[in-house]
Amino acid sequence: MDDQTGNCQVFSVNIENQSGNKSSPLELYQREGTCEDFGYISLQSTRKCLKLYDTQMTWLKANNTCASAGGKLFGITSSVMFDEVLNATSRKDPSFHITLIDGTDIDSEGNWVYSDGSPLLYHLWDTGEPDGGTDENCLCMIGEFFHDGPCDSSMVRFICEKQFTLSLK
Ligand SMILES: [Ca+2]
Repeated sequence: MDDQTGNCQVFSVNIENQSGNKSSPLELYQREGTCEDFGYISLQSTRKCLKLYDTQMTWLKANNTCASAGGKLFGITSSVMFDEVLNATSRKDPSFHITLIDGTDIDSEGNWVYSDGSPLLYHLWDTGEPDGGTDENCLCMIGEFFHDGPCDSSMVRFICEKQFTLSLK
């Protein structure tokens, strides 16, 4: 398995029992790598791979932890993706009730963007949310809704995303 490309290569050579000679030309098999090959979870709605971290951290530290692993906090960009994330987290394990995800309005109050600065493509705010003004600038999921939360408080869990090149050559 190539960590960079996600390609898995298996070589097969038949050796004759008697002579020890190769009986056929070298055969090369390739298959597409999956998120699971790298310890991540696959989603149908995106090629991004997801990883759950059962560690209390602030939003910024959590995002730095994801970056250290070559990714960032998970950015949810559609309702289908949100549904899949819920299936992989809180619907599967109630301890993932409160989970940090990518999204912040720390630079401009009320202007929610992903950590790369691009505008939030999907949100499902709970009733009355976001309600923290400049005290709450970091995004989390609580149950099946989005909430704004304080960036400097350690939250219960977080989700990282990483994109691997999973092409079949
Ligand atoms: Ca805010």
